[in-house]
Amino acid sequence: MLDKTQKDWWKKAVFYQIYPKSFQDTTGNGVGDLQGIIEHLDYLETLGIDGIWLSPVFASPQVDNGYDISNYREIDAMFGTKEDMVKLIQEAKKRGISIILDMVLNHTSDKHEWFQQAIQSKDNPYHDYYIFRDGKEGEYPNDMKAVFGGPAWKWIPSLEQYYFFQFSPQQPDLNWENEKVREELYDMIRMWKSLGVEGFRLDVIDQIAKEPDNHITNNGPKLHTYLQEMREKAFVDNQIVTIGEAWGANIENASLFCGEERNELSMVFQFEHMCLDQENEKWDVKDLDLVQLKDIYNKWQQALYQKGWNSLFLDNHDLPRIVSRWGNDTLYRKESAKMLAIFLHGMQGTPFIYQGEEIGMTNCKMDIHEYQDLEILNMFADRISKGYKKEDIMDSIYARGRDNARTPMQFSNTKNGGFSTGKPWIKVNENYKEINVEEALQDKDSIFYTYQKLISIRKHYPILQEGSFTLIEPKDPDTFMYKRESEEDTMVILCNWREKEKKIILDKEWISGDILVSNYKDILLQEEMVLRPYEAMMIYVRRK
Ligand code: TEU
Repeated sequence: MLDKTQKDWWKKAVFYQIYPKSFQDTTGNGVGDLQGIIEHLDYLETLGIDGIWLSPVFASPQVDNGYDISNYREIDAMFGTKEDMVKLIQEAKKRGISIILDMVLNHTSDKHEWFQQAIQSKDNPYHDYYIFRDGKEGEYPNDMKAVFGGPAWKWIPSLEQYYFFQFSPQQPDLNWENEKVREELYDMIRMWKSLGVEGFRLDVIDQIAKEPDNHITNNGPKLHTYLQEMREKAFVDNQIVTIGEAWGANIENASLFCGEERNELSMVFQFEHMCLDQENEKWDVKDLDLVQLKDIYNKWQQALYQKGWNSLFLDNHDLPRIVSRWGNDTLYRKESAKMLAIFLHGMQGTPFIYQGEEIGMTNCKMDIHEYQDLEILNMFADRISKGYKKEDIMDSIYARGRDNARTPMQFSNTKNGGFSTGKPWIKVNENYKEINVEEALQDKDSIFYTYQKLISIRKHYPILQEGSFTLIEPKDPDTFMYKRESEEDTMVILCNWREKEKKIILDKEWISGDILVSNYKDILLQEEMVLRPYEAMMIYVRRK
């Protein structure tokens, strides 16, 4: 177990993201709940993770599956009670697992009491908790667009005003210029801290300082002022881990968020690597250029080395399943899933495992009426209205739709993958009969045990936290190979990203190294080697 009183304990940690709605239902209502998470804590302890990032379980009308909060201080009844949350925090702590709550501070639900008050009148004390502009119906304040489609303004006839929202009309943006808003949010965070929460994932945190009149959404002028204030007044203790989701983070500004001396965040989720295999919109898919990917990872590893800290992730609740996206989810599902894990977990940063990633869960095709995500449904309607062919739209959804990641966790080969005895809120991937936790635990060669091994390695080899990062063969289009180096030792990570064999050259000193983890057996390290399809390994070389 990690010593969580240390200010940067999370640098040795590996975190696991749970999308509670799709994890484990214990009531038969077809929706996952907190009790379901408690029942699987032993499984997560076996995996070896140190913290769980919980997607929101607060009161919500579920327009955006909980990212539209109507009460930050209450647990939504469909997930359980605040007592269940306290029990989860305590039971997790007994197993050395911290609970990290997802804080959606940029916006609330339109059903939040603050917004319900705000729209009563212009002089209501809560009116300035949101962003309203006088206007005339049909004449938007400006041409800003919302992430989930359409104008970013909605008309309130009774006020003869528009209000601003960056995502959906049911998610009105909070006005962070208003100190009362900030103090309300900080007080709420302190309340969850007092119940034992040890970290926070901060939803679209780079968008809180928006200035709609100036067309500014992320990285607004006051952003870092707010983040420093939030750290000082809400998180307070520096052992509280804070992870900011920042689609607008880049090499230039990343160290502003997570520089050691900044007193803002522990790390950010940046998405540069996740935008490479698409044209201008995520729905317009293109092949991944592996050399470009290597350049981006190299850039981030160098930029934050001894100056900040990376998060490391390939999956989350907004992204398609990585084994389907960048691996091979048919012929080489196990090999490629393990390769992707070895590729990621050798880098500097804190790795995040998304529920089901550790057993190689895959994307799941659905009929359009089976999808639940408003982003998918809005995009479908929009592209149909623009004359796109239905099959092309569906191909985009199959490849990039967020519901790929939101099909229920597959625990066994029993009904609904063991997720629910009721009717699941979303389709269960039919491959649960072959891909599930029970099967993975029984198969000593499963993807699960590769993740378990990687998590253990990260705790026992400080070079993975402290070592430098150097790409090997940076221009090779088929391999992602790199080494981590310190005074005493070297860690070499070799990954063939292709279905075909690949000849590589090893340094002499690596040949005497120990293979700590790999996705094939009977590996003989030689100067000239042939990597098999998706072959990957981590070699530890002690120099002194
Ligand atoms: O996501 C931020 C966000 O912009 C994503 O929705 C992203 O643009 C999209 O998924 C790309 O396909 C956060 C949460 O992770 C997401 O689940 C919420 O829907 C969103 O904020 C609004 O709170």
